[in-house]
Amino acid sequence: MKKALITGITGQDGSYLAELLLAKGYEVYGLVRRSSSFNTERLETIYQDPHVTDYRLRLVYGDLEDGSSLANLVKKIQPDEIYNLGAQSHVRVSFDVPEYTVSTVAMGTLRLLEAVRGLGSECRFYQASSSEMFGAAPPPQNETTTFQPRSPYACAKVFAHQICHNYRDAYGLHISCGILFNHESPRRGIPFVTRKITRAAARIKHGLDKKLFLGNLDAKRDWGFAGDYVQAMWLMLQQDKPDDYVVATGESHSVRELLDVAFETLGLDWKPYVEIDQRYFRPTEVDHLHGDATKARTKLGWKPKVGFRELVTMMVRADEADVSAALSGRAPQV
Ligand code: NAP
Ligand code: G4F
Repeated sequence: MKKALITGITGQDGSYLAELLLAKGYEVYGLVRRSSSFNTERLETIYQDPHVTDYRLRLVYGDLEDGSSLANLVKKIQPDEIYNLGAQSHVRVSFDVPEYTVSTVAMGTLRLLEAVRGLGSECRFYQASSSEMFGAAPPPQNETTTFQPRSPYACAKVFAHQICHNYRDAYGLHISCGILFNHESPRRGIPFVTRKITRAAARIKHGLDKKLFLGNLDAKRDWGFAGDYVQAMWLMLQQDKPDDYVVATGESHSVRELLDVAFETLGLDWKPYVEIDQRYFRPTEVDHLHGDATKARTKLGWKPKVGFRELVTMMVRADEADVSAALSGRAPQV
C-alpha cells in the first residue's frame, strides 16, 4: 500500500485529494494544525474511526511553521508521495499578513523540502504552485511565461516554486510543480470570490441577506473545478520524470460574468443587490489569468471535465441546499 502525506488536507484541495488517494487504495496521512475550533469539516465524509481495522486516513498534528514537526513526521511516516498544499492562500489577506504568508508559503516549503531531502528520489513531491505567480504577465500564460508576481502571496509562491527547482536539480529529488489556475467547488472557502457570490445569491434568494459587497468586478480568471484539478496533481507524481505543468481550462471570465451566471441560476438579476466596497480591492491587482494547459493535456492526458457554467451552477445549487437545510433545521449538505 502506498503512503501519501498531504499538508493542507483540511483545505478545499486537500479534501478532494484525500478522497482520490483513498479511492486508489493509498494510506493517507494528513497534516492538521492545532486550532481552537474544528478545522476538519471538509473531511467529514471520509473521516474514519482510528479504532477500525481498515483505517487508512490518519490525521497527524504538525505545522509548516514548525520545521521539527515536519522532520519528525517525514521520518516516522516515510511517505512514497508528499503533496504540499498547506498555505495562507488568500491573496488580499497576504497584504495584511505578509510575513506570516511568506513564512507558511515560502519558508514552509523549504522546511518541508529539508525534511524530505534525506529520503532521496524514492519520495515523490508535489508543490502547489499558482497562476498568481504570472501576475501582470499578459495572457495566455503557460510554463514558459515569465513570472511577474503582484502580491506577497505570489512572491512567496515564486520562491517556493524556484526552491523546488533548485532541490530537484541539486539533490536529484522527484519534485513536480503544478501551476494551477483558480479552481473552485462547493467546498471553496467563503472569502474567495466564487463562493462569496454563490453563497450570497442563495442567501439573498431566501431573504437571509439584502446586499453583497464586492471589489473589482472586471478581473478575469480561468476558473475550473477542484475535483478535476486534484487528478492532475496525482498524475504528475506518476510520471517517471519530475516536471512543471500548467493546469487550467483555457477559458477566462470576469467577476461580472460570474455574477450573471450565479444569480441567473436562481432567477435573479444581481445589479440591485451588489455594491462596491473599496476594502475588497488589492493594492496591486492581477487583471487577467488565462491558462494554456497544452502540456498537461499532451503529456499527462489530463483535461477538465467541468466547464465554467456547470461549475457556478453546481456551487449555487449546493449553497442553496445548505440555506434550505439551515432554514428547515436540517443538517447542511456540504
Ligand atoms: P485552502 O482551502 O485555503 O487550504 C489551505 C490549507 O493550508 C488548509 O488546510 C490550512 O489549514 C492549511 N494551512 C494553512 N496554514 C498552515 C500552516 N501554517 N501549516 C500547515 N497547514 C496550514 O487552499 P486550497 O484552495 O485548498 O489550495 C491548496 C493549495 O493550492 C494552496 O497552497 C494554495 O495556495 C494553492 N493554490 C490554490 C489554487 C486555488 O484556486 N484553489 C490555485 C493555485 C494554487 P486550516 O484548515 O487549519 O486553515
Ligand atoms: O477569489 P479570489 O480571492 O482569488 P485569487 O485572488 O485569484 O486567488 C486564488 O487563486 C489563485 C490562483 O490564481 C490561488 F493561488 C490563490 O490561493 C487563490 O485560491 O479573487 C479573484 C478575483 C480577484 O481579481 C479579486 O480582486 O476576484 C476579485 N474580487 C472582486 N471582489 C474579489 C472580490 N475577490 C474576493 N476574494 N472578494 C471580493 O469581494
